[in-house]
Amino acid sequence: MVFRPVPRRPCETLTRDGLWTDIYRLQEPLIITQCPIGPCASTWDAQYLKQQCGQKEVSVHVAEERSLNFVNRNFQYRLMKLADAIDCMAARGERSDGQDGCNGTAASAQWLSYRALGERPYKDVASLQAFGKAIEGDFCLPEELRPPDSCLFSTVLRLATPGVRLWAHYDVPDNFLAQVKGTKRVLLFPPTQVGNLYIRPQDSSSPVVGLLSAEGEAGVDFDKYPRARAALDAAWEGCLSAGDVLFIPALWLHTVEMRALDHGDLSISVNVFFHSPLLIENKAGLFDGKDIYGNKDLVPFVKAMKTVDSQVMPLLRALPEPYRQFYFTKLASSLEEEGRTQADT
Ligand code: AKG
Repeated sequence: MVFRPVPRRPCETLTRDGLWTDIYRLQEPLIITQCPIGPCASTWDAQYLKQQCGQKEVSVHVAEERSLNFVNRNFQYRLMKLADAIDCMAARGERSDGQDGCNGTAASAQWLSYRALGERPYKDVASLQAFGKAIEGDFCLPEELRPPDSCLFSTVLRLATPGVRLWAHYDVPDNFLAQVKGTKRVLLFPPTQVGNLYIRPQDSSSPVVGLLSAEGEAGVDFDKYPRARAALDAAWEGCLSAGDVLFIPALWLHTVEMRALDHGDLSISVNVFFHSPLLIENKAGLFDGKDIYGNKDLVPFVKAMKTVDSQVMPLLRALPEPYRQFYFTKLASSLEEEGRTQADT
């Protein structure tokens, strides 16, 4: 399939004013190229990260299939030393002698993806500071892209076996995804496609797999998810290489495939998540203070869903057919219309 390409522009053409107009306000994906992202651009690779923080105990997603799916949970979380995780990621497919050099925590035939956590895992938001002096100072966003400190949410180191695909999901904060090593293919879907990707009210992840499939591979099961065709028609596509920073606006759905340039290397990137500076004035009460991943929906939506579940659903579910289906459809279309009207005003 041919997708709409994500626009690209060199970092040096962006100004602080442009950051507001072309990024915060426009809320469309953009790849900012040739970004100076600090010493990590030259120092980070499998060997360096192992030396600097290889002894850190980390939790890693480990799967038997390359496409990780959060809704069907086709992966396990496994605790291991970062050095062992890196060895497994870099070793994939390399050894045919049955000795996979992964130190028993995972096998090189498995697919690994690591998303760093906070200083107190599962309590704090992720931050490079959790790695201490070893690497925290190695990465920075270029001056032109730096959001105000008051908006920063988290900074997340991500490593993965080349070839791993991460499920389609959205995040509630805005996101600068900086590629440090390797390359990455990203498909992005406008927020209007949330229903066409079958995301349930309580989730931020889609159950639809195969969105990134190449010709000849099993793709999306359109019998089960017919509306995913419309989502794919609306998709944007971007390919990131080292030094590219992709702006992923809040609520844009995205699914990602990691790639590495050299055999034995891995895909390394860093996210900087931040709450939109446009929201800063009335941010109180919008965000869930216990959200450490940036994937909890805004508080007003969560409250609204509770009312829908406890009051609206029972009333309509109790109706006999064909009234039940008719009134659900009527309600859904009036809600969509309301959303459109608000957006136009
Ligand atoms: C995100 O930034 O939310 C992603 O899904 C990116 C995942 C990755 O690049 O490893």
